[in-house]
Amino acid sequence: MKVAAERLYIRPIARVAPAAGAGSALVVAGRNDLLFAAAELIERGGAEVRRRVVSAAELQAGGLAPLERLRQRREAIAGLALDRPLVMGVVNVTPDSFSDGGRYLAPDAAISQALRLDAEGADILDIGAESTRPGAGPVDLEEELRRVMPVIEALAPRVRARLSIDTRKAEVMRRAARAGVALINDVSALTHDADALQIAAGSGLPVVLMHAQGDPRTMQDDPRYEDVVLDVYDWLGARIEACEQAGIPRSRLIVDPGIGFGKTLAHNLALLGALSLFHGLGCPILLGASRKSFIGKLTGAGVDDRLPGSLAAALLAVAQGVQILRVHDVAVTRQALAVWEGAQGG
Ligand code: HH2
Repeated sequence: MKVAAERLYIRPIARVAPAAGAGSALVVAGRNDLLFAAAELIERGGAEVRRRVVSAAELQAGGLAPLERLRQRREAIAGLALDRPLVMGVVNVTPDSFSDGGRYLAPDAAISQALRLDAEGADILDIGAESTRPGAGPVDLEEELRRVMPVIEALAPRVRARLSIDTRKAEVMRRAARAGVALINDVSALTHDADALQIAAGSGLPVVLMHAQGDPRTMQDDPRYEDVVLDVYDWLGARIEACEQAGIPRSRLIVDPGIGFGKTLAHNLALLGALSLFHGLGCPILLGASRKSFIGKLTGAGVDDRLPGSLAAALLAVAQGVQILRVHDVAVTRQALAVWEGAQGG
């Protein structure tokens, strides 16, 4: 296969059920249930982007380098196998989060909410004490620790789910790791705090690298991209390299396109439609679309009425092989997944 472009991207398309002609299908992320009959081959050279659809058979005969990462099996994250979608429940210990601000600011309220999500079947509980909603201001270190640490310390011995710390601060990562969290989730992909790369590397924990353009305070002002999907892919690729150089192997990294973080409605929709492309980075993919404002912009639904849109985004994501869903509503997401997976298997 002739490919002359500076950069090459492969977006698996046309997912097929395991029984149907699996022989020539493209196996993604080492999962025998994640098979695609074709791919969109995207070549980018300077400002020019060329796209064409090729069959899985043609693609695999071409021996293209990026295929290797796309096909490789993903290692378990925090002891959780990635052969079926995982659900990460959101616990915001904040006064101002966009969907539930103030509801769980008191430690007892946050702890009960986390226990509820644990009982509903969350695989991971993501505990955060700094809102990163558009327009949010920063929270100082002492305040963030004061909010989040009692919640983590109370939950660590009590929950079945793994705990994740949602923070941009190295010191919060360090203290949370000591208190027993199993995962670091940084919406700045370890760029916000100069010590974060080193602390995350030293912790030995897996890390979610999320893409964001700009800071929460200003990120929605006028976000621009040349090609949002490819720009986010390249940016995440560069962050993976920075992590590898700092001593965090790719097998410990999870990538996230960062829905709503410096993106217009059109940007968010383009990313949601192209999630399977991100398998090419060789890491599990996480998606946080739950209750976000793009659903409101599309439908007019207020923040408390966005569950249907959130479920649609979740199913769209798992259909493209996304391994981890970050959601506010664990039980209903689990129900939607059970139906989807049941039919898929059947
Ligand atoms: N979204 C939010 C916060 N953290 N982390 C990842 N990896 N991906 C996301 O999409 C993501 C995230 C924003 O949602 P929420 O925590 O509900 O709101 P707030 O930031 O206002 O607390």
